[in-house]
Amino acid sequence: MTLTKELGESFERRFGHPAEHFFFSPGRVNLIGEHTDYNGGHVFPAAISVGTYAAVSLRDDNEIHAFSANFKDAGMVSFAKDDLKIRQYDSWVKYVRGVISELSKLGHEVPRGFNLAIVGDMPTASGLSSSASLELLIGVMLNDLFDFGMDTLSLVKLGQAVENDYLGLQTGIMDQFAVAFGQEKQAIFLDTNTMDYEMVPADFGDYELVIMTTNKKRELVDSKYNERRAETQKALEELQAVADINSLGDLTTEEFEKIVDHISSPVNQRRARHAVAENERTVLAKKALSEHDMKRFGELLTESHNSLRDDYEVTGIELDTLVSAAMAQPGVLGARMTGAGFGGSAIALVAKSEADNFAAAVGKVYDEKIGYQASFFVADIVDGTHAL
Ligand code: GAF
Repeated sequence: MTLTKELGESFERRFGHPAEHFFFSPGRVNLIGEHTDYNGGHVFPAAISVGTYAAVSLRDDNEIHAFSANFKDAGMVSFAKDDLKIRQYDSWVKYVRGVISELSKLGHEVPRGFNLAIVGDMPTASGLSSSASLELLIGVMLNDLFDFGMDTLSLVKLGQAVENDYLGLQTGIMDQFAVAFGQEKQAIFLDTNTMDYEMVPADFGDYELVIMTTNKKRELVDSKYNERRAETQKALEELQAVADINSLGDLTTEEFEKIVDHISSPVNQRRARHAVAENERTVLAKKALSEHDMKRFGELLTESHNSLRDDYEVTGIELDTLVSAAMAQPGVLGARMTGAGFGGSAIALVAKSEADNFAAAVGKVYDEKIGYQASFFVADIVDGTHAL
């Protein structure tokens, strides 16, 4: 049975009538360009086939009744549509309240209540943007149901506002952009400085992109993320005293190295070095993928991981173990963490001819060293959030 059918059936069991509309919102994987989106750099993500599904029907009153098959303990949550304060016990429902709250700031008032059922097939804490997936799912759904007339970029910014303003996480725009603008079999090369973007066929030739999930419990990611953002911001401010730049993404590595001593903290020098070099690598990786130069593309992935490990310090033993075990396998051209880091997932570019043994071999090394199992899968690259 498909997930949509299962969702439809559980909706009907819970609410006593069939759902009227269904929506799907993908997760995302970032090929390269990590921690560059809040530093004025490039990113290169794609929307993936694992994501979040919604079934919904309108109500005649002002109540929202919602449940998620992934958060069974939270049960059915019911609240008035203008009761938008975050609650400690809110779990996933905070995203529903957050989207409605941010919509209301834009003058889009949700006119009536609805019944909502959600299910997702993304591994938990996988760092594949379950939050952005859910934000866009709810945003696109409400925009469709109530004809708010918002375009895709406004919906992307709405999702980011839920993170930045409602939840207080200083995330960039990559995740929401990838989830909303995704296209089947395409990666999105986005300049976060100008918001210009270009679709590039995600064609890896004789290789496939394997997603490796650490299954590490999510902890400290949010505070560490905000800390990294503050560190690069401080570095930028010090460089702006000697260079006419708006963001670290305005500098080449060569230009950066000439003025790096103006950053007072050695730690912040390394953080900024990553942001500048990663931006350059992303431009090079887009060129390599466009030219089907898989060897070069793979090398850049690995260089990215090393920089995130040594200069940005967002990897950790779980991601480093997956990447080094992957690199030791035959037919692997490159590997790196993807997303915010500190756990979550990594990716590897693996020859199709070697793919069968890959997961078992890397999984064994991981299990022996870390003490629990990693998960491995190959996801299709799909369209962004849409009605079904
Ligand atoms: C998280 C954030 F949400 C993104 O905006 C991005 O900064 C990413 O970490 C790191 O590249 O997914």
